[in-house]
Amino acid sequence: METTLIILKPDAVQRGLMGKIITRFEEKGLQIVGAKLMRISQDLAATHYKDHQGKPFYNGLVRFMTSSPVLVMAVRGLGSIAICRKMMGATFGSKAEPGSIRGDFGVSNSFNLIHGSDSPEAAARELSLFFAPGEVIDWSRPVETWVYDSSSGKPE
Ligand code: IDP
Ligand code: MG
Repeated sequence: METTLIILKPDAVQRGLMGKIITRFEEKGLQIVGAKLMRISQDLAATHYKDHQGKPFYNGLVRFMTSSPVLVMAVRGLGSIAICRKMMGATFGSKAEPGSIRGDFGVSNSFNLIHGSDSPEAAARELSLFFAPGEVIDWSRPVETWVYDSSSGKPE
C-alpha cells in the first residue's frame, strides 16, 4: 500500500469544496489515514516548494499557500500516488480535463485547489513535513475486501 500527501489549498477551503473533494477520494476506494486543518508557515511553504524556488510563480505560490488554512491529508491505497495525481488533473485549472478535480472545480492556473505528491520519494518527504509521528493512523476497513480483489493472496 502506498500513502500520498494531499493538500486542499486555501481556495478549496475558502470555497467550501473540502467535502466534495474528500468524497471523491473516499468514493474511489482510497483510505484517509491522516487529516488536519492547519495554517502553513512561511518556512514550511518554502521547504515544501523548495524545488520551485527561483521560478517566476514562486513568491506568489508561497503567499497563496500561507494566506489561509489548508486541509492536509494522508491518502492510502494501491498506487495512490499516481491515482491521486490523475484525479487532480493537469496543473492549470484552465487546461485540466473535465472529470478531474482541477478540471471540474477551477479555472485558475495558480489557485488550483489541490496538491498531491508526484513520486514515492516526494510522498515520503512531504508526509514527514506535514505529519508528526503518530498523526498518520493505520486503521483497518472491513470494506477493504470489496475494494480490492484479494483472491490471489494479494490485493489487486
Ligand atoms: P503540480 O501542483 O501540478 O505538481 P507544479 O508544477 O509542481 O504543479 O507547481 C506547483 C504549484 O505552483 C502549482 O500547483 C500551482 O499552484 C503553482 N504554479 C505552477 N506553475 C505555475 C504558473 O506557471 N503560474 C502560476 N502558478 C503556477
Ligand atoms: Mg508538483
